Amino acid sequence: MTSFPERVFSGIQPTGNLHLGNYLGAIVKFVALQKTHECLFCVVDLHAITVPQDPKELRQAIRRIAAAYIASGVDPAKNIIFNQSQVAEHAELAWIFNCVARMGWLNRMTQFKEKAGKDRENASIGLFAYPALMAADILLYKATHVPVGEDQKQHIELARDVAQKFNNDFADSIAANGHQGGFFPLPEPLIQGPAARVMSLRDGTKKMSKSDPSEFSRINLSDDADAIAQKVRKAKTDPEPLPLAKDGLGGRPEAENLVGIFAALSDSTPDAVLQQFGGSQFSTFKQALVDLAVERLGPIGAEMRRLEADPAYIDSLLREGSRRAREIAEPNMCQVKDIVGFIR
Ligand code: AQP
Repeated sequence: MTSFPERVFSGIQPTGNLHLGNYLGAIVKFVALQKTHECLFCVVDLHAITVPQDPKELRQAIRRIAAAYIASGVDPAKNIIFNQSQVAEHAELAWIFNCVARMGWLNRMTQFKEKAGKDRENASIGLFAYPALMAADILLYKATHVPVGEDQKQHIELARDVAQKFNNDFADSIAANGHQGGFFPLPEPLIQGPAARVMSLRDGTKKMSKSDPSEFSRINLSDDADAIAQKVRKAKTDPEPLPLAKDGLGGRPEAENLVGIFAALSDSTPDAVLQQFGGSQFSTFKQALVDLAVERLGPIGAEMRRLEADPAYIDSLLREGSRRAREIAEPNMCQVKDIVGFIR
């Protein structure tokens, strides 16, 4: 297998409010990776319409994700920040991948099962085919690393399967077109960290998610200090004090979640957090968590609001980012067409 230059790709859907799970599971990693890697950070608006969206709200949500990237510290000059629908090659490659991926693979995707729920027959074809589009997003740029939360692991595995099958199915044509080894890399998920799966503040066994009907289940990046304090204070806990070490968090999902959030927000580890707070009551720990969350998230929310007040500026950044993304996408897509046997 050819070795590919390292390149990072990731994206967030412009649906609902960005929450602490999106921030700690994804955006914090983007900020770190930009120091060492060439990165593309996408607002995946084609994914958003796999469920119904109000067009006016969608436009605002696209700008909000771009604002969140920048407000969190992703540099739009150094990295490519863009929205997926401005680069038509995502949809083109996704179609080819729809013809590479197998029904059986997609049938196993747990996110589809969760999102479609009981009304599977009424789910959009886009929702079912979502992982093939996600594979296209990543592989269009031959990205080698994909920073995501744990919930996306299965989709990255599918992207690897798609890349592998394309490389095998078209091996002769890939060679005939002058490419050594496989055409696509097998992308690696970057998941590690204490907040790979941030859980709901109301139920430590459920993922924190944009679509949870309870506002108290999540901290939004746009929350002000009062809202953050209220949500942390109301967060579900158990009656025991915090344990002295990580082992003592077993069977205590809410405690484990809050300790993990504290660790991630303070760039520390759960063990280090418990060295400081082991034996404390939740009231003491929650106050410290409020202070930390407000200190860390407050400036991001304020900067997001400032950026969102200037939509023309964000739109121009997205246009420029999309132009830069197309510079990579177009030649790769031309090569894919040659390999598949299309005339262009
Ligand atoms: N709870 C979470 N903990 C850690 N990481 C998370 N991510 C999402 N929730 C958590 C990560 O955030 C990135 C962007 O997610 P997305 O918006 O593209 O998709 P999503 O997983 O559908 O987000 P939600 O909040 O869970 O939305 P709904 O409620 O619609 O299902 C990804 O890297 C994801 O792993």
